[in-house]
Amino acid sequence: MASALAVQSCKMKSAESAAGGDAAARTYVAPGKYDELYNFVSGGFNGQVSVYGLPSGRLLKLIPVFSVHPENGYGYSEETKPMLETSFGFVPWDDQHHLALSQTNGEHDGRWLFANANNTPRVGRIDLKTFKTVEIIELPNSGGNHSSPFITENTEYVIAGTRFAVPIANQESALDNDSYKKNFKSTASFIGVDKNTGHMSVSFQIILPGMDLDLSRAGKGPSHGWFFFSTYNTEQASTLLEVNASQKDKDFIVAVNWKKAEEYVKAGKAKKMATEYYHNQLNEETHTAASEVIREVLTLDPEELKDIVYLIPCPKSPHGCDVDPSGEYIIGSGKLAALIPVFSYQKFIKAIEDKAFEGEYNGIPVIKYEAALHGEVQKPGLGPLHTEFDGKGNAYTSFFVSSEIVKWSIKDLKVLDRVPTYYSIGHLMVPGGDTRKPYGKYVVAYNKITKDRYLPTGPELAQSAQLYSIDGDKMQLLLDFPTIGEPHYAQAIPAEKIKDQSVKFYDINKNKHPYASPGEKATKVVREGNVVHVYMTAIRSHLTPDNIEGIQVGDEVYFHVTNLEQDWDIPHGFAIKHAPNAELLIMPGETSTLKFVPVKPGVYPFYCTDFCSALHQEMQGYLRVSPKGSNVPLKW
Ligand code: K7E
Ligand code: RUQ
Ligand code: CUA
Repeated sequence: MASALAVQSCKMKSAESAAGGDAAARTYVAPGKYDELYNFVSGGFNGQVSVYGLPSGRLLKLIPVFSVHPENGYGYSEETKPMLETSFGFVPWDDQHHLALSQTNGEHDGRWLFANANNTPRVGRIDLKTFKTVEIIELPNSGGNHSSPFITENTEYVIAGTRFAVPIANQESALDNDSYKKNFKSTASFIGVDKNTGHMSVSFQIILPGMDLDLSRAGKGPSHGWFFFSTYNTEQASTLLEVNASQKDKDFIVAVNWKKAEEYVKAGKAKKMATEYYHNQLNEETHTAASEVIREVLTLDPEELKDIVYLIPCPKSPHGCDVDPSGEYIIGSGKLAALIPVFSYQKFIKAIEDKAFEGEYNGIPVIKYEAALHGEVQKPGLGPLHTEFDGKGNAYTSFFVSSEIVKWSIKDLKVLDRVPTYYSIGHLMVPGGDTRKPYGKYVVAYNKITKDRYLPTGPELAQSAQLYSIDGDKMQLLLDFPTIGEPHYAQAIPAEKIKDQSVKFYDINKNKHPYASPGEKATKVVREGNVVHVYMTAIRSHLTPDNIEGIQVGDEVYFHVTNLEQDWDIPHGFAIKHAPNAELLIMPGETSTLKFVPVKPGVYPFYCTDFCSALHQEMQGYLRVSPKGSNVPLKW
């Protein structure tokens, strides 16, 4: 590489360690050059998804999913407000932990990205042609949608498990342990995904005992058709003080035969349950979201249908539950265990055939630990959380307590290498690490606590990700980069798989928005009682109409702004003085709507907020607001 930095790092080799200099060259992406991978990172408590380039760690975009975003009006514009509607009203915030790229034949296909909302149980879908949230589905009978979204190898289902068991159908219940055991359930939702459109619908729910589903993965290859969850409250205790939840030596991996469950649903064995949840979707022609209320869900009872769920004992409070690229090995990570158990899919199936059960738990068969066990990784580190794979037979596990990544061999369960992380790692991610064909090359640590990695910024410090190379025998730290919000899981995909499908602008002739103005001649202001529709256009470098009179205090004014540009990266913005909401950022060819209800008479300037040309400053206008009942005529 002929970059200045690379040259400098070569000179430094003698003084510094060779590793340090090499690291700089490996992450340096020269000005004007593209990164190798897109890295989609969960935003945790900021409810958004951020997009970074790897290996540079450069922040490319924030995609609002479950949080309103004033920057582009997501959740503020009339078109996007319905995306955040739920059966409990408008919920413009959430806690976003996990992401799943859509898959075909167990590989990322670059079509969609699914994201969970942990707090108000929802799953969102982002279209990777536009990097926009296009669909959000609420989940009934769920509380703490944590084990979500995880995906089957042909995107047949996105699966969402409840971490906080709750009484189904939003019933109230006393909170003592006996009431908990009786009333509280953990639900696994199987969300069907339409092959062509990506549209989601809850196909069925499996109602499990209240044992708290924490994380999960789908089987692949030979284990395709199965799905595995970790649980950490098989005591079914209503309080998780250590005396309660960790009484037992082992919790469970819950193995669900979803192919079988599907058959039962087809055979009419599922029960219809009355419920209410929202399904919000952006219409592709109008670019306007609408909510649909769904009042029924199909449920399956594993106590009744004996062969859809099996339990595998797993040492002490498992968190991560991961399946290797071959689909043969299932790794459970007991947070409080001093070992990592690795289960074998073949042995698990044989155990079912041989009825190698140690008993039943709430009517569900429990397989003997030894019967399903491939082996244990002994003394790997403290506090194992999550495991990813490089496709060369190695696994990489994050250890929260000992703050490190440990590389070990799946076949012989030997620890091969370990590197410290700074400081407390949660998830880690190998690009493609959850697929049948990981891309390998890097592992990224997403850390919880940063301390001294960056310039201090008051009591809260920047969250941190760290990039390590894994293509040699030894892992090597290459780069620190700060992240937005608290990152949990992330996914990465080679840029080649999606960069050329990016939508550059929308065809104005296909704009079916009901209030679109296809050209400046179509602009107008229409009063219907106290509702006023302003049909406005934006094109370099004017807003049409620009001066509007005849509006009265208390009118509901809707500015429907159509961006007439037909060129890449020429959005226009729209904001008006004193409007108590955000701006609009309107993509070329699109129409967006800002609602404004003036509360005082006066003159309100409005303008384009996005620098769009040398005459950007000229994109402005005035709204005259008169007292209620005034006789100033409508004029523009
Ligand atoms: Cu381990 Cu919510 Cu995936 Cu965070 S969870 S780290
Ligand atoms: S103007 S280029 Cu507000 Cu000085 Cu921005
Ligand atoms: Cu349009 Cu600035």
